[in-house]
Amino acid sequence: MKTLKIALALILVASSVYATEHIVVQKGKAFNPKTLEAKVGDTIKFKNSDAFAHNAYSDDGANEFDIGMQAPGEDYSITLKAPGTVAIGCAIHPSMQLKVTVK
Ligand SMILES: [Cu+2]
Repeated sequence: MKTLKIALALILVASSVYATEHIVVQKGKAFNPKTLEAKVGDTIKFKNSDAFAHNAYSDDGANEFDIGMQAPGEDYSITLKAPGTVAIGCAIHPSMQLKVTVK
């Protein structure tokens, strides 16, 4: 059991070393960038650079999330949990779309 805990701890350390933080800016009612390539364990930090709220979310399986109301100037990070294509939208502005390919 102790060996397992040490192994898990090492995996966590290793994944945090190799994980990448991707920055996505929400400005002018658009995600920037609009497409992103990432890997499992990476994080996406959503920034709200508009003067109004956004609500980024995804319904895509293991990667689903819902930030909720994100006020201007706020940052919010999510972690990508599984490989696949993640379609991300904004619940307030349907025209906002971001496609993330997770490998
Ligand atoms: Cu929005």
